[in-house]
Amino acid sequence: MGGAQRYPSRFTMLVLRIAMTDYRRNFIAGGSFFFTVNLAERRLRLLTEHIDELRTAFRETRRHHPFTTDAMVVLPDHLHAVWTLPEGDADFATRWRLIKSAFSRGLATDERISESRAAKGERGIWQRRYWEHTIRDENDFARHVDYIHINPVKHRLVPRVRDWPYSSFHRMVKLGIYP
Ligand code: NI
Repeated sequence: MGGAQRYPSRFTMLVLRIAMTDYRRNFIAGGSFFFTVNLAERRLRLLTEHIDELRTAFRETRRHHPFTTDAMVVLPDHLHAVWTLPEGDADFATRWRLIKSAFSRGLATDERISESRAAKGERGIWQRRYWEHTIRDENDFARHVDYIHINPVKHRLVPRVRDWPYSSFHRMVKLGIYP
């Protein structure tokens, strides 16, 4: 009793899962991916402090290299996303490279840059590596979309999913995908 509810209840999860049934038909075999992308320095809050620059970086990249963001959450120092790429195109690496460099360009150059990066003229905003997972089926798709929306609660940033502003959860509520 008392205190904020930290995690969605089993019932809430069940309701979300049922509501996802239609949405997850977006899933395309071999064309949908889950990503986790981190800042180099996890203590910084660059992503939420510069959310407009991040949105611009996505928009610019998508203009020449289209993709659909099925779900996304931006945390202060990392982000999670599910993308679907056009058929026959699995080049998410180019897209992330462009998004990362466009975002970094918009920021002041006061971050720590390693010698190896400096030698290549690289910035030190993002971790070079990111986690990528090819979505296997509709259940896997729904599971990762749920994971994305619950993430701010999991990281204890907010007590409820709907309290975190930088989340595709709100778009899905508007679309009637979530109750
Ligand atoms: Ni996370």
